[in-house]
Amino acid sequence: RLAKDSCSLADSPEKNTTQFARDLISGLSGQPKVTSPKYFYDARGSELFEAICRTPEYYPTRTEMMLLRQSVAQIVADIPMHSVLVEFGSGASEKTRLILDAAPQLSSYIPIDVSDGALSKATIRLREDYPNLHISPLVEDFTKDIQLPLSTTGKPIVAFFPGSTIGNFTPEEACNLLVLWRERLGHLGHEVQLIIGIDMVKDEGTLLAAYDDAQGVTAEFNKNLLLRANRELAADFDIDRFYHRAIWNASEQRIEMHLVSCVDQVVTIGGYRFSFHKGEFIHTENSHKFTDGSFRRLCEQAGWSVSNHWISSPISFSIYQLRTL
Ligand code: AVJ
Repeated sequence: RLAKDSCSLADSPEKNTTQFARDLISGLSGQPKVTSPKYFYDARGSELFEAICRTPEYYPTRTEMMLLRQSVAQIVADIPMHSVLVEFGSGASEKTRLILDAAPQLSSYIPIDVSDGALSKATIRLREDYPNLHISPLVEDFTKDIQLPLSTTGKPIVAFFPGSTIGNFTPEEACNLLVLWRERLGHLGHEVQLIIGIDMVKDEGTLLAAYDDAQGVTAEFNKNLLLRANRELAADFDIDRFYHRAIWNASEQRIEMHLVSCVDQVVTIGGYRFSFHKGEFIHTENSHKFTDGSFRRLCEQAGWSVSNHWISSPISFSIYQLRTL
């Protein structure tokens, strides 16, 4: 589906709502109850995510920005003429600007995001600031089998996946996604590279604070999922009866976010009833952290080779530049 400012053909908003309803109902029917983090990002959720990025505790965004600033000259040196930049989960496209400013050899940019609002806003601003760049936004779930526009045929592809968003996926899902992109972007003999941001395993205190900031912005972001269900699906979540929790799961090397029920209660969503006992939780997000070794193993499994790598300090965040093997 194309963004609002282009003409919209395929998926309708109704279809997305139905998908949300279906996924939510099936996720809450299982044990433990789970939801997909992609549903955080309605217009309000995208705003809250940007507010998280401005909290003092949430180090990934500013750390990655700093690392990108320091390494961008080296990164773009490997980008061929007339390349197409494809970004997965582009949001406000703020990090992208660092690359666009340093790489005039890019001829087009395809930002892909599930949030129509965030994408339209970003596209309008980018078109003003980069009048020579051809921008074709796609409102899509980037885990889907995405078709790039015909105009990209034969051009080198630079995929950009910053923010450690890959951490939302289990190692198996992450591997499948990297394989999908290698196959899809590389079809017809395109030259493909992937620039990807990865958050690293670090001390538990720093990790936990980043996912449970003192101002409560992350808690609000987490609870917005329930408010979204109330708004879009006429669910009756009482958000004061759930609290936000972040834990470090050491054996899986991931932060988990939960919404914990404060009391025994029943919630209804479109005629379905879900009972929660006190202390029962919805597992709303995983944010996997990596070591250099664990990330390189993932790349190798998925058929990508590391051509370059940068890491920040003292707070460790990494950018990897990958090529198909
Ligand atoms: C957008 C998936 C990278 O996992 O750090 C931020 C989302 N969740 N705070 C992350 C998020 C809670 C974020 N990603």
